[in-house]
Parts: sequence; C-alpha cells; structure tokens
Amino acid sequence: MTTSLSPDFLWGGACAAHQFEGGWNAGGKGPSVVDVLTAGANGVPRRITETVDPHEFYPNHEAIDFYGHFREDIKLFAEMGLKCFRTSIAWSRIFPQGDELEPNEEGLKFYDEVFDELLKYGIEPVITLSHFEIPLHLARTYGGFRNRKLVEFFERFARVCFERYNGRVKYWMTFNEINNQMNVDNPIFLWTNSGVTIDEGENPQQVLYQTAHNCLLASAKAVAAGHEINPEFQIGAMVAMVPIYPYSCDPEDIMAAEIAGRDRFFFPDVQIRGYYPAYTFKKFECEGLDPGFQDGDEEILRAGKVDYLGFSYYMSNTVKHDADTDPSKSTSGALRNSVENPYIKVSEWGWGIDPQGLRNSLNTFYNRYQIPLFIVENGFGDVDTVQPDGTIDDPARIDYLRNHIAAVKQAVLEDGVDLIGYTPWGIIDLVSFTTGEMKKRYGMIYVDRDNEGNGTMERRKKASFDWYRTVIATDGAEL
Ligand code: P53
Repeated sequence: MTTSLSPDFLWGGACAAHQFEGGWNAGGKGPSVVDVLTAGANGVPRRITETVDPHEFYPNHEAIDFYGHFREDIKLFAEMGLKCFRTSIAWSRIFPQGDELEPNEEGLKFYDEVFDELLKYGIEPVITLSHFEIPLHLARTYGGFRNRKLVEFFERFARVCFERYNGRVKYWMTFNEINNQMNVDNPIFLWTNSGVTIDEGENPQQVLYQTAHNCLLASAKAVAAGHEINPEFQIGAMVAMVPIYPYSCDPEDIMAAEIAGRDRFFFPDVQIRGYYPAYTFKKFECEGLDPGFQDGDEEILRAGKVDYLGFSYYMSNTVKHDADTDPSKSTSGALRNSVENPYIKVSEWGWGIDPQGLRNSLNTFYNRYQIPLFIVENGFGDVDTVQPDGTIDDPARIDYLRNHIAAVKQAVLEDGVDLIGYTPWGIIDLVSFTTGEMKKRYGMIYVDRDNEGNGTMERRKKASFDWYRTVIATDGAEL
C-alpha cells in the first residue's frame, strides 16, 4: 500500500493578516475589531476597548511585522518547500471604514506584492476574505453583522478582491471559523467574527441568529459573485471543527453530543447545502427567534453554495449531559456541559491533544457533505526556548504534527476522504488569537518578540522547519 499522498496535495502553512502583518495603520489602513483587543493571558480573556486607547498595549498593532518583512518571510516559506500559503486580506486595508464606495489603492497594492512574491516561488495563495478583521467603524456605527447593511459592504469588498487578484488567487474562503460565534458565552467570539456585542437585556440567541443569517447571506453573495467573475475559482466555507464526544455510552450523553454538535454544523450545513437544516427552524419555533428572513433570501443561499469545506482542527471536546461547566472561563471554546476526556492529554493552555479526532472529523465531514475538504489550520501552541547556541528544539510540536499528519494519511489512504491540502497554523510565530500572547507559539520559524512587545523581530528556524521540509519533499511518506 502507498504511504505517500498525491504530489498535487497542497502542503502549506497558515496565518491571518491581523495576527502577523502588523502595520495596523500603515498605507491608509483603518482600525479593525482586533485593533481594540488588549492582551490577555492563559485563562485571562482579552478586553475590547471602545476606541484605540493610547494608554493600552494592543499586540496586533505590530504583531510580527510581516508588513515590513514579507519578502524575507516568503523566502523562508519557499525554502521549507511550501506549495501553498494561507493568509487573509485585512478588510480595513482595502476599505478602511468599510462603507466607502472606492477601495484604498495602497492596501490593494500591498497584496499585489505579497501574492506576486508567493507566485515567484510557485507558492499558491489560499485566501480568507474575513479572518476577524471587520473594520471597526462597521462594528461601532452599524452594530456589525447584526445589521443587514453589512451584507452589501462585504459583497463589495469580496468583488474588489476577486477582480483584482483574479488570475493569481484560485482558492478562497469567505469567513474564518464562521461557527465560532455560536459560543455566545465568551463575548470575544461574536465580536471578532461579526463585530457584534450583546446589550443588557437582549436575548443572546436572537442576536446570534440575526447576525448569523446576515453572515450566511454575505458568504453566499460573495460565492455567487466570485463564480460569476471566474467560474474556476474554488471558494470554500471555513469552520472550527472541534468534534464533540459523548462522555459515556449513556444514551443521554450520546444525545447531548448530537445536540451540541448542531452548533458546529449549522453554518456549513447552510453554506454547503444552500438551505437551513430542519433543527434550526424547530429551534426558532420553540424559542421564538426570528433570524430576519426576507423575500429572496432562500434563492441567495441556494445560489451561493461553496465548492469545498476548509476547517481548523486543534482538539476535541467531550460532553456529559448533566455536567455544569462555566464556558466564559475558558479560552478553548469549551461548552456548557464539557468535561475532561480521561483518554487524552492537554497542552499547557488546556487544549486536548487528539490526533484520532482529526481522522474522525475528516470522516464526519466527508460522510455528511461529500465535497472536497481542506485542513487550513492545525498545530500546537507551546513555549519555545532559544538555546545559548541559537538553536530551538521543538520536539513536542513535531510530535503533535507527526501524529496528526499520520491521522490525515489514514483518512485519505484508508478511508477515501477527498482532501485538498494541509496548512499548519502559524507556520511563523504570531500573536495568539484567544490570549493575545506571543508566548503561545505555533511556528516552525521563531520570531524574536515577547508578550510585552519587546524583541528584535529576528527570524530563526526551529527544528520543526527541517522536519516539515522533509515531510513535504517526500509527499508525507517520511514523518
Ligand atoms: P490561539 C478555538 C478552537 C479552535 C480554533 O488559537 C480556534 C479557537 C479560537 O477561536 O481559532 C483558531 O491563537 C483561529 C486562529 C487562532 C487559532 O485558532 O488562541 O482561526 O485565528 O490563532 C489558534 O492559540
């Protein structure tokens, strides 16, 4: 039996504009929803400030300054042998306020240069349109995606990108981890996904579904526009996949896992099938919710079905029907009835290490949807130490990736899953999303920068750099 993946398999690396670019106000860029996120820490949530407060430290403002280092960084990606590179376009570089009619040429030029540099080395860009980078003005003035006006603004932004980068970018995704916002217990998710905050006295589920409906319309309109501009475009949905296991074979636990899973599947169910699943309509009926359907919305959703499903995978969750957990204290997206899984170890940040869960997820998705899948994030956040001789050994990260790639190979070679590629998260160290730390590192390239913003920004290869280069060079045969 063959032990390698196809030579066309897209091995790559993933980042997101706000977590690595820096240059938060360079080249005419406007502030985004993450530019008002302070630094948190392990177990300490980040705060959202009203505006950019000069007395606060905002780790994303400078991040690792890819904005100023992109040629050097892409050269390193090429040396590693990456076949693709996933990043996002910071919406507020292109439309600084979000509601302008004309885009900011300087912002567009930055991505011209980045994409040309990638293509120079034969690295295929894989682009997310919105990875937590909604212009702050749209959040503060319009209330974010709870307002239907944002559908129009997002479609305009998407069209500008599709037209400008047509011929250079083929793989797109609309919204990053669009299903993360289901977690209304942690306000950071709805804020970063959709620029929405919940006011006192509001029913969070009502706000959530109204927002979700507008995001789904925006995604569908963007997909239809992209296919009209270039029918060859591959435009995907992107969801956070955290498979939910029942704690026991108690049928109550099995059903609790099934119900909790709906929050994960609702968005891709709509984006892939083109219509709402039955369980959501029943939920609206039982809880008196109104997502705000208007005439013509069904057609919009049907006309905007995605071509593939991109997803992130870091960990699994386990639920017990009668457990009572406080999810607002968690930075791992824990659910209300989450419990620890006695069979798996967790990282320092409490994220469960479960490679089998990735094979399991690939099968779940492929069984449910039968469309190509793309693992666009997977990785291990860990503390790295530079040795006195300048080397950085990261055996725990190599181990994590090795075991997860082995599970990926089983899903493809034994289970027959159609998988486009694999892009490990934070291929170069970047700012952690949930905590705002630099200390929680994912990279195979180290960046000299700490939690407080000190450091030279020097780049350095970790041991995982050479390891991953061999994995790619052997099409995954040598792990
Ligand atoms: P950090 C939770 C569960 C799965 C994926 O996270 C998640 C999250 C948090 O929303 O998000 C993705 O940096 C996200 C990236 C993020 C990455 O996880 O907190 O798409 O932006 O950096 C890792 O360790």
